[in-house]
Amino acid sequence: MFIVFIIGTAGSGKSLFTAAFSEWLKMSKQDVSIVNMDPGALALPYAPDVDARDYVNVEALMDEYGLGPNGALIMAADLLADEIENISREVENLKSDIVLVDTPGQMELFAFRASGPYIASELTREPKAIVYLFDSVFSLNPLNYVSNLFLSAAVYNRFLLPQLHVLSKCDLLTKEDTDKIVDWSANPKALEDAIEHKLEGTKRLLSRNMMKAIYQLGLKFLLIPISAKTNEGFVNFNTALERILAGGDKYTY
Ligand SMILES: Nc1nc2c(ncn2[C@@H]2O[C@H](COP(=O)(O)OP(=O)(O)OP(=O)(O)O)[C@@H](O)[C@H]2O)c(=O)[nH]1
Ligand SMILES: [Mg+2]
Repeated sequence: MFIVFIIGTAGSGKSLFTAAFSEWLKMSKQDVSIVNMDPGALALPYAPDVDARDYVNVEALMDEYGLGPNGALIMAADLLADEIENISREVENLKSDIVLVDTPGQMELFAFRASGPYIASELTREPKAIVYLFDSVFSLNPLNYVSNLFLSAAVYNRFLLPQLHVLSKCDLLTKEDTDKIVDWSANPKALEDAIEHKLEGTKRLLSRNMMKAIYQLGLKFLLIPISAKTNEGFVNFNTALERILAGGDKYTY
């Protein structure tokens, strides 16, 4: 069994990607399940096999403790961490070869509080990976792109798991714009040029220094463009995932 956490900023396309990629895997005869780890999710584009909402009820927490939505979500995340043994048992009983875990819209809940990395490390002893989503329209601006690079580096730093980076919703960009952002991710000089040309003043200075700081960490963030609407890029993405999880083999024989 392999566990894959889908992480990204609010609205970056985590849930739809989880739905579309799991369907795609099923068509390739792979044995896949889905875990919804977002206790605040209202409607999901898939039917989860394991659901955080069976363990905690965010609305009830708001009523019972007089909390606002964010306070209740924080409490829900901590309560989920307390349930990790039961959740793990449910996941193990699925006996799937690959398990996609959709994470909360408010990514700081999962990435930057103690409960997320705890849940990630305690959720079975199986090999794990993270998929970090860069929202494509948002990433078109070099300042936003570098900010997102920083967030993904912070996520890596929190979980220390193999991490893949995808450019989500690439059907919303032209081929040229998609190629341009992918080039930034592969080639620091291209990103530096974009920062020089598109930004000025403090934004230029900060972006350049942030970018350099990330490259000094030696982290690589090659982006794989994908679309959960058209399934574009799923073949490439899956090849990269197989490489880091299964040493290049398929998950299911
Ligand atoms: N065009 C296009 N839209 C997409 C794609 N993926 C997601 N969306 C849209 O983007 C919006 C957010 O998608 P979600 O999958 O809910 O994103 P999320 O990251 O799970 O959002 P939260 O859990 O609320 O943070 C929805 O309106 C989706 O229909 C895509 O590949 N292409
Ligand atoms: Mg979602």
